[in-house]
Amino acid sequence: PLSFPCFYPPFPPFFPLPFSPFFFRIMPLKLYTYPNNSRAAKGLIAAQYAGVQVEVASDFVMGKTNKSDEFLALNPLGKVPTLEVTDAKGNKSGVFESNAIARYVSRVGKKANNLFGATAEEEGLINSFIDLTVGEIDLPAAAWLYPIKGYIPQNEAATKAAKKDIRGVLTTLNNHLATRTFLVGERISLADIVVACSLHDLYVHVLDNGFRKQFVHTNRWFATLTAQAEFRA
Ligand SMILES: N[C@@H](CCC(=O)N[C@@H](CS)C(=O)NCC(=O)O)C(=O)O
Repeated sequence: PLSFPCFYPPFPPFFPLPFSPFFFRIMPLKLYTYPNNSRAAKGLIAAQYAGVQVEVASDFVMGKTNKSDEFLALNPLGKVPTLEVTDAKGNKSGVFESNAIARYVSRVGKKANNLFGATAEEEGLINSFIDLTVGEIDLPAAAWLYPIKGYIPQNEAATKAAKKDIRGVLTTLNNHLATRTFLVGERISLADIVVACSLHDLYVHVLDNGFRKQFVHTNRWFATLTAQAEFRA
């Protein structure tokens, strides 16, 4: 009788073996970021929900690694987060912009559909919320937080305008969440992950009790999400 190993085809295998990286057709994913980056968290949290393994580059040095020729080949902007992806032939390329990384991770995941909703309409709405973060949250958040972190000089007028914009988007989200547990549909989606990550640094650094008390529904939604194991991992 044939011994056990002889049931396997000769290498290279004709079909993916369970221990081969080709088995799930998901090649290794390596995320370049500095620690505790809320933009990187979008992809890392999506990976938890989607069942995707993402390795965080352990030797990353901000300002050095991201300016190397090797890194610029992955992301010509030289910014993080950047996700190194490897295709089935072993070619490496970069996915950059945190929302694009979160979408990529969700798409290659085994449970991809869950994060993009159940229907085309839900997916459209999920993408609407993801896209609104760029101009409606990230931009004023940077104007408010960057002077505090010392990245740019203080500018009173810009900070005032940023606070007004953040109050505006929190009002919109609060009204939307008054009758909903999650932003879209009945379960967590990529919209919740991306919007919560965009709001994260604001909640941690500047949204004091006085500011946030008018946004009870947004606060409840944010607390629900950030208590989930996938967010805490
Ligand atoms: N819109 C981008 C922003 C990326 C970004 O600005 N990253 C900063 C760190 S949070 C960076 O890498 N800056 C380095 C540089 O500008 O040289 C995203 O969401 O990924």
